[in-house]
Amino acid sequence: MDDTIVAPATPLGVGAIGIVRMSGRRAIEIATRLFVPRSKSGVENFVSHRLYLGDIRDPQAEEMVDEAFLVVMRAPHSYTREDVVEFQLHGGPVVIQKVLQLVLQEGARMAEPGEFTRRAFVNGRIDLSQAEAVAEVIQARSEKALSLALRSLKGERGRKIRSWQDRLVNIVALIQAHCDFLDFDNEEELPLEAIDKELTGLRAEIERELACGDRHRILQEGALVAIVGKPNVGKSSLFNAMVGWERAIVTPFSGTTRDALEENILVDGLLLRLVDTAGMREGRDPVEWMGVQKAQEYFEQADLVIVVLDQSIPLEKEDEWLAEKVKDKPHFVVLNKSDLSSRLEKRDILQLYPGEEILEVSALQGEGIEELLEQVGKRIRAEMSPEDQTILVNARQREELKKVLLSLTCAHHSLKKGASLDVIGLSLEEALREMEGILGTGVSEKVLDVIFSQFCLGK
Ligand SMILES: Nc1nc2c(ncn2[C@@H]2O[C@H](COP(=O)(O)OP(=O)(O)OP(=O)(O)O)[C@@H](O)[C@H]2O)c(=O)[nH]1
Ligand SMILES: [Mg+2]
Repeated sequence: MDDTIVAPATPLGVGAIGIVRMSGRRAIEIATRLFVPRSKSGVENFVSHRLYLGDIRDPQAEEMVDEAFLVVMRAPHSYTREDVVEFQLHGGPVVIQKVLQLVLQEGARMAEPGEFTRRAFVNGRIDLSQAEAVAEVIQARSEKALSLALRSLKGERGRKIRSWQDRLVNIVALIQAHCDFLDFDNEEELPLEAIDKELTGLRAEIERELACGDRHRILQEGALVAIVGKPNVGKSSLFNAMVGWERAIVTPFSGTTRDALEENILVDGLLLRLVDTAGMREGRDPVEWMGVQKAQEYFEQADLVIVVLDQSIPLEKEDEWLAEKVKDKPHFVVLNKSDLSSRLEKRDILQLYPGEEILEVSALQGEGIEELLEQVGKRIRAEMSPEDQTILVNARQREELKKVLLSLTCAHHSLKKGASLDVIGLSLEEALREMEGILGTGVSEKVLDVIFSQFCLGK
């Protein structure tokens, strides 16, 4: 923490501007040695947060390296709460590398990925949930994911967790006070009913949060939507129509698709990972069999399954098997090849998929695809709907929250069974400690290393 760190803050490619950023005690001193301002005032007198034009010079070779803007952000009013200096260079990789090299020569050290944000966290500017939100904002691949990440960045997750923490602290304090006074023959009863009510409420809120399941993953990484069906029903054709280009091979032969193919598409601000799979049937050769296995895996993992039927051929035994298989998964039934004359009775399909709305499409002619995409988007959105009341914790926070719930449940059961207050107090304190872990208090360096290593360099 004592050293001064440096990193490129923009990608090391060609662009209009390339930013090199420094943070630490010596940042301003190093900048003074490298930057010759146009203005009369020296870097050490620069007004914080104001851009100054000048030349960057190599002090040893005494030659100019770039014409650049420089901004000083003085502690504590900076991203890291330390002195921060940013060079705004011409965005060429050679310029950026050269300036980096000069700053390193002057005694700074190359930053680790996420180290700037780590300093912001360690210096108390943001809590851990906000630090994680920074990475989520950068990695957001859909508008929905971005808006969730921004809410967390503004501290929404932290506030909710702190409010739970406060409620828990109050209960622990009540119990402790009572324990302390027991020796003095305190007549006053512990408000057991009130504690019971509060614990019930807290547990319900946390359970609701955990019930949101994989929503965070769905928003951040995209919902996994798998196209499945018998061979040759037009799965790959449908996949191509949905992604908007000829991504998958289509042939009149059964068993064309072997490997699963994945493409990201955006539907109504949501990211979908659309997967085309091999037609499900008894494998005729080992490669096809492996493809079917892979299709199975995607089927299991999918958040939503699109079952494709070919309406130009009558139903077969496999259709029953497939219908039985998808019954318990969120799914859509799509009748493909609507341009051909029908050999399927609607009645029979409804017997296999009772009460379902069945979409007719022609993947070949592109008919019904818009509507299918719209319906898929709606469906995923519906699964996400209660997000307004919930903070949508990420995978790490979710694991911590599960532990909190376990300790709370333990305390609550002990309370109901009339266990001693010490025992209840211990479980509650455990819950409190775990809750703190979500915001980063008392989190080990190792855990922090893992979290921040997922950041990009310079952030
Ligand atoms: N008439 C018509 N033909 C279609 C339609 N969709 C697909 N086909 C044809 O059906 C055949 C199989 O299409 P694919 O998309 O390869 O089918 P698949 O389900 O991916 O097949 P496998 O990968 O072998 O399981 C091809 O000849 C397509 O041109 C459609 O909507 N109408
Ligand atoms: Mg195919």
